[in-house]
Amino acid sequence: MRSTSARVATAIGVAAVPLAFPVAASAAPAAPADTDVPWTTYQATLDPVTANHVTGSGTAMIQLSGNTAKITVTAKGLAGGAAPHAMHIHVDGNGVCPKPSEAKDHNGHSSTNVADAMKDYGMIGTSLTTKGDSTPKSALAVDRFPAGSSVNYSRTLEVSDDVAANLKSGKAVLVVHGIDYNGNGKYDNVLGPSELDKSLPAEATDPALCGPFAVSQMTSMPGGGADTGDGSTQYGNGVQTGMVAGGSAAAVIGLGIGGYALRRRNAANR
Ligand SMILES: [Cu+2]
Repeated sequence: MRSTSARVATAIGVAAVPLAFPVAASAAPAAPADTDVPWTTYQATLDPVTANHVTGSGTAMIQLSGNTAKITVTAKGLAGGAAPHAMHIHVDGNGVCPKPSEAKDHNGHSSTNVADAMKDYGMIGTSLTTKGDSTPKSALAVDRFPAGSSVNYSRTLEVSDDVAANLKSGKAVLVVHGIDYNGNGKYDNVLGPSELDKSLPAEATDPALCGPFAVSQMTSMPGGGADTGDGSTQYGNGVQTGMVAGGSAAAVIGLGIGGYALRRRNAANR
């Protein structure tokens, strides 16, 4: 199971490279933030990509000091069950979300895939994984993303200089992926294969929720104290939105199973 998941993640990451992220965007994480660097809070309202038959919603917050980012994401109304939801901070695009009018035909159905929206929200800058690597290399590490209809995610990560700059310039966009276009309760091939990885259904990678980050009026750290630890620190109390810490063991286990089943089902379909 462990080795299968790792192999799947690696294969997916490699497959996604040409489209999703040039080498320049995947700079190594910078040194821990200087505690003298003030914290700036960015917030995003996550709206559904309606062309993809999504009706969910959510919010995201990033508190940034230097390259240290305390990130929280809450969402509801997503494709449920064990469906994993890849989440990223996208950068270097126009800092906007795809409009319904930008939908294209995919397998006979009007929808928006990642490539369709690339000019809008750009490429992957940070992968909001529940553990381990958070660079673009983990773009589709399906066993390390939240799963199910709702998301309660929080994690402190080191982001690249590029991601930090995009947050400051208003070009960073949070995207939650994974849709159930035909409402049958699972990721299937109704929209054909994913353009990022032919072994995954497009439903598994198409954008579901999207929101550009903007500076929040709330610029001080609630509760003070900057965690500049190893990038795996969980925190959940005292944040404005009252989120609980995410990345629970149950969620991670569910993801592993979901991702594995997803992969096997599609391998069998080829
Ligand atoms: Cu993404």
